[in-house]
Amino acid sequence: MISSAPPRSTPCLNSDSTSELSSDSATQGRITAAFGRRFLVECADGRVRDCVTRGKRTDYACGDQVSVTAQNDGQGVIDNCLPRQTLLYRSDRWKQKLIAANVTQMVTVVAPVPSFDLDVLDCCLAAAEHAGIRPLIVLNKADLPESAKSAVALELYTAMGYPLLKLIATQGVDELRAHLTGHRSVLVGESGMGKSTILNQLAPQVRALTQEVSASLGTGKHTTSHARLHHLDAGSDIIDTPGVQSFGLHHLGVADLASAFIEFRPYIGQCRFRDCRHLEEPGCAILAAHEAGHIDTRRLAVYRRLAAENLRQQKQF
Ligand SMILES: Nc1nc2c(ncn2[C@@H]2O[C@H](COP(=O)(O)OP(=O)(O)OP(=O)(O)O)[C@@H](O)[C@H]2O)c(=O)[nH]1
Ligand SMILES: [Mg+2]
Ligand SMILES: [Zn+2]
Repeated sequence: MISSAPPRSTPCLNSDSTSELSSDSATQGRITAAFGRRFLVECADGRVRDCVTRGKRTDYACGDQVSVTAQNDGQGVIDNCLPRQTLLYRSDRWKQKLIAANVTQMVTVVAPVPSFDLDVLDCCLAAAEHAGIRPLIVLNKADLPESAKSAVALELYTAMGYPLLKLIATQGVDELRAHLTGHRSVLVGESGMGKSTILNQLAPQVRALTQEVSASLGTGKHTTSHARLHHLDAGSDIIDTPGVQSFGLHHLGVADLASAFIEFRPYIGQCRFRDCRHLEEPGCAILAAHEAGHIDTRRLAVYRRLAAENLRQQKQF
């Protein structure tokens, strides 16, 4: 399925003229695709409706459970959102970008070619930690010789306790499939890492557009343009998302940010000052742990950059 916004008149996927509703009716459903102000909602009757929102609301995400006024033409209006178990999102100074709702697992895909940025991985992991979503790191393209170097860089994360799976998505994803059972997972990562290739291996009927194809069509660097949810089996879903260049965490205050870096946790509460921001305060237990070699220098630098951005923003507003 090609991830471009369908025309407004897209018919419902399970169209059955004999079961047309005679008038608008209230129902519930799950958002399976998010196209800005339009959403595909898989409703309780199994029909996928092409929905708009009330009041031009856009703060819904793929995976959200919503109340819908269903119309008899395969379309509908989303009335509101049911309480979310989780919400994965990123934010910069100006806006928030909802990525996926009600997911239990975030699969961050990295690959040696094109190269990936460890700082982006750190931000993805911190967002998942903050949202209470279980993280899994996938090192894809393990067939490429450059992957040995990537594997060494990722040892830091396995030492922290993060599960890591090496994959050659073009050859098979059986090992990953086992990790997805019983979860609603979201694939995140930079562009070109192989997220949609993984999806196609998991669910070949989806036929998501991948970079080889998009390159030949000249559609540019990012291949997947919208988040889409697919069912793997009765109890497991997967959401493919567009590649990210950065993963802003402006929504995390300094205290939340520090506890989202899991290796900081044993030291939180042990600093001299109760409101320590772990930047350069005397008696900081986290800085001391870094000095003692228990916290990685680059990870600490990522934390300090994010914390400083957050504090600057607070001063401005
Ligand atoms: N060598 C090798 N290439 C792979 C592997 N998995 C995916 N690729 C290639 O990597 C390229 C990018 O794959 P996509 O699946 O489009 O990447 P994506 O992460 O979905 O990218 P965006 O949609 O832009 O975020 C394609 O040319 C794939 O064929 C792998 O295991 N090994
Ligand atoms: Mg893709
Ligand atoms: Zn401190």
